[in-house]
Amino acid sequence: MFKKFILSIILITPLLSYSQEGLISNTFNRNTTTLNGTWHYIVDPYETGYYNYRFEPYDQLKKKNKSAFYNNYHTDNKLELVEYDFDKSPTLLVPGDWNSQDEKLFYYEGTIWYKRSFDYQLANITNRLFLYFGAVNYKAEVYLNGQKLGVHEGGFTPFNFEVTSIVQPKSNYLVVKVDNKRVKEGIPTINTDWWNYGGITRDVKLIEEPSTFVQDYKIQLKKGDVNSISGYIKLNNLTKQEKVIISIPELKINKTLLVDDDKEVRYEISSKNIQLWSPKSPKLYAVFIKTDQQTLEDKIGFRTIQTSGPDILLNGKNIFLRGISIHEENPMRGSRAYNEADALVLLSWAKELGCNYVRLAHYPHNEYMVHMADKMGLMVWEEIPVYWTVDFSNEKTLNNAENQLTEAITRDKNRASIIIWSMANETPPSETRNHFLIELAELARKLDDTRLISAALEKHNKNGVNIVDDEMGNYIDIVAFNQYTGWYGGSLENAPNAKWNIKFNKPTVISEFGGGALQGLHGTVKERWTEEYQEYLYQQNLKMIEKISNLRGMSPWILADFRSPKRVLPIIQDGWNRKGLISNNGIKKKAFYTLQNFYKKIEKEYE
Ligand code: GCB
Repeated sequence: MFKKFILSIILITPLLSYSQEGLISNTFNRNTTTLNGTWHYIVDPYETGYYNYRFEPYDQLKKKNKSAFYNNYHTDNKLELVEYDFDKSPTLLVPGDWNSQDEKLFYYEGTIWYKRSFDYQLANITNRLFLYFGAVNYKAEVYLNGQKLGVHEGGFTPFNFEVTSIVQPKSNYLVVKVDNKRVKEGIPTINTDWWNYGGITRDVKLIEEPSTFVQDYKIQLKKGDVNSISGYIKLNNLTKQEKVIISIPELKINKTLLVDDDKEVRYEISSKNIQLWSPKSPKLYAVFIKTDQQTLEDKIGFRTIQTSGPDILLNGKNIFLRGISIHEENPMRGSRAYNEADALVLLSWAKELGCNYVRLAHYPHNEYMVHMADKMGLMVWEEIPVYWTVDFSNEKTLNNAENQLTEAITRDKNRASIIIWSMANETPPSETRNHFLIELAELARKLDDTRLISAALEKHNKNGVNIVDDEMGNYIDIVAFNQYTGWYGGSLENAPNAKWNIKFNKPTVISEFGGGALQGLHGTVKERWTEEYQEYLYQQNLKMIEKISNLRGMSPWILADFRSPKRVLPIIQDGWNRKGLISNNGIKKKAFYTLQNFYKKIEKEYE
């Protein structure tokens, strides 16, 4: 009987494909219950739990179905054929990628079903409950007590579903189908130079909220104005006029807003003497957003970021971005980074290198990273995985990229550390590509007009001159490009004399340069893969790019060695991209110190 009931619900539940409309921000400071821990899993390469033998998805069948892993099969009928058992299946840790948790799953790309049970009693009968995922790579289909909550695509951004009417006090049965198969029309597409870690890779939690609650808000300095805080408040399920107070005790701010619209309600607060956030002094203020029913706390820094001709101005002052690129991987564990301790390891290395800036490549990293950057005083470039050759002519692919961008900005727009939203990396120029990226840039500006927009472009060479003339340079604030002189071609000896023709009078940032070295391998500067070669490559590249007149920053490739299935050279690579300044054992290579010295020099020049 119970089973029939569940099935009929499935048939009338619309399948949601995107959930950003209701995305809840600042989940760190809400009333939450973690669902991290051990989850049972079933590896399902043929997607047997999803399709019947006619290859029809069970959850879209008109007729009663026979078997699907997401159903809560507590059947009394002993004759029923049931060919799976979650509770007798092994477990994986959540958060965490599956590749590093079981040798058999190291190269696995496909479907794995996750399951866990939980009890939950709402503190108050009128409260509401949401199920929140920090990220699932790549596609998640979520079922609670046999009911499909929805689908989410994109492996690096959060999503949530309301479960108030489905949750029970005891034995809730939560099942997630996770599929990390690479697909041509995905964001990213099939081809990337990083490990396609699968699984529920970030925190999972239940969020309990009052019936009307603060879903999202923006509290930042108004563009270019150090005396004015502005933004919006968004309440969920507004049934009557509500009073919202934004309070920043240290600044003696207590602003009351009367909200009678559940769209975003905008406000502006003027305040003198705001102590500005900067890498030297990463001041964060305690901010409270209060309604009759709740008080939400955040720690927010205030700063302005602008460009003027070739200059980048932080709080009106000319700066140079002393950066490094970082993948979201703990190299010493050889797995996705997912917690505060991992963020501390990665960003402390960046600090030690002398950075005031990091490029979080090539997708939005977990939220601990940007909070840590706020606290440590590191400016951040955040990017979405529009990487290389995504399917630019596909409208659905564009929607997917827009959705990932929206989720990233929704989550992180109150982080002072983030100064740049980047739309793409090394995408091949064409009309179709331009249309795709311009749409994204416009969306980013619409969602957040206080930050700079960029994309990592490429250079090309004509008659010995390096040219940067990508049409996208007209639409972005920071002209960033990757270049690999001395690694993928170009002579290192002549590098310092290279000629440049960069067509835009905007700040130029070298978003990548670098070369590989196996830590501990020594030789001459002419021997590839030695630490000496990498050191020389850094020396010569730095001499070269220093001469670019509009150069205002760089993020060499990359902080630490990272896993990539494309890197198959035995003994040297063994599945690792070796361009790290730090090895996967956490040991610094010679080039680390070359860059560190260069940054010391630059820091003095910009003081
Ligand atoms: C690039 C890509 C980066 C690669 C790097 C490399 O240009 O942006 O994702 O990992 O080159 O090592 O080749």
